[in-house]
Amino acid sequence: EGKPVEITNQYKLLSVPKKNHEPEVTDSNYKQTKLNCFQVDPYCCQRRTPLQHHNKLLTDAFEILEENAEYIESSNDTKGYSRNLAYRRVLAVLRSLPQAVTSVKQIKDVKHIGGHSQKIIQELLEEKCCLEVEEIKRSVRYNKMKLFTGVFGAGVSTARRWYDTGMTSLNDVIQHNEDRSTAQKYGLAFFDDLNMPVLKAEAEQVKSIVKNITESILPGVSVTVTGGFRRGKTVGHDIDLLISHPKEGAEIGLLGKILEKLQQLNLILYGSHNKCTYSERHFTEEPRDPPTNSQMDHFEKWFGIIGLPKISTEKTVLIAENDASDKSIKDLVDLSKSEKSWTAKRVDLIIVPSSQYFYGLVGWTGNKMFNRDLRLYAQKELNMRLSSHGLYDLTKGCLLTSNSEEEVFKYLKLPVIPPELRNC
Ligand code: DCT
Ligand code: MG
Repeated sequence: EGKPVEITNQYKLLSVPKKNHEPEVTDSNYKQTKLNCFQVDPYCCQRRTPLQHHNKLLTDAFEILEENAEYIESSNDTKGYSRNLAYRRVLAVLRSLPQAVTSVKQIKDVKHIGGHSQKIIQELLEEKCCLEVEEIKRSVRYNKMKLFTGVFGAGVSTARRWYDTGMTSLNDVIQHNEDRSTAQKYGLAFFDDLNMPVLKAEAEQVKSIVKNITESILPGVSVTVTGGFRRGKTVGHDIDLLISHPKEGAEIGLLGKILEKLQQLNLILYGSHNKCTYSERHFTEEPRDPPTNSQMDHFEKWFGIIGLPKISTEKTVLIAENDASDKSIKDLVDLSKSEKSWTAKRVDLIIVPSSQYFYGLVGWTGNKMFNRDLRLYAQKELNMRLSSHGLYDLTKGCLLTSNSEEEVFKYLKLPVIPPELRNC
């Protein structure tokens, strides 16, 4: 994670919850206030970061640099330093600033914006574009990696392998006879559908389908749309649904029944059901292992693709023959191109036990950078271990159970940042 960040008194003062985002301006403190606008707290979980911010010219460019760094970096050659992470930190700072940067001087001493990033900002402010960024946008490698990482089931290392093997189009990949996971086959065949932005209305439509099914199995269940939509985004790449029940333990075995029902309704195209073990599910009662810092949680979950009827209807629509799992990629491509009354959508269903609900909610709301800093901050500043399952105080040796999202922030001694301001 690089060097630990020292919290100075000045930062501590800035971390006190503010009623109003902008400080009060009087004539005498005007100049100082102007400069303070560009003063930031070190961790993005301490800052308010809206979706619509003031520095889009800069962030558009840094998004390309960040993406490209991810494509280039391999997980074992960075030796602790990651350019991708450095750019993500620059992005998080720029998105949180309450004003547009108009001169590089304003951000000279701003945390996380290093020399190279300052040069890029200066160039962008003066020229409205940046040579390095323009070159990346034109590069074959960047464009092919962007295309290949857009395939569901293919991460950066798969995309790199395809690129290094000389494949240049999705057709090349489809025709190449290398082993591919079932997820990748579906990702390739339904590439167009899955790369159409998911609309908020579609997320709500899937939520209500899942809610109706689940309620009929287990009354009193809650289904919540999380991820980007909960942070106020109007489009996304998938639909993240958190499923829970107020009675701890009632959720056990629920997901299997939900999937069975979805299958009967012919709504499932592809899915992978990750069951969790008893000890993972019950760690809050037997806290032998404090929650780890690992990105992936241990909730029982399903990652899949559903065929969402284009017109909202409660009636079932025949999507594909039930047993789609051993179809050839050619059959799948034909199916994806056929005249159909549905579109393929990525859906994640996550089962969260009631006692872990608010930690799961924070984790699955994100964004990714917010989570990363929240966990880092908890560890470095409070000696606490945070995950989507809970918060463990390593000093006191106890788990802190939470009954609201606000309480999670209170334990962490942070101002309550609402979901719409977690777009770091
Ligand atoms: N998450 C995380 N770390 C990851 C992946 C996800 O902390 N490596 C959390 C943060 C957001 C949430 O899970 C849902 O993940 P995504 O659906 O990938 O992100 P999103 O913010 O919902 O973005 P999108 O709108 O593209 O779906
Ligand atoms: Mg999402």
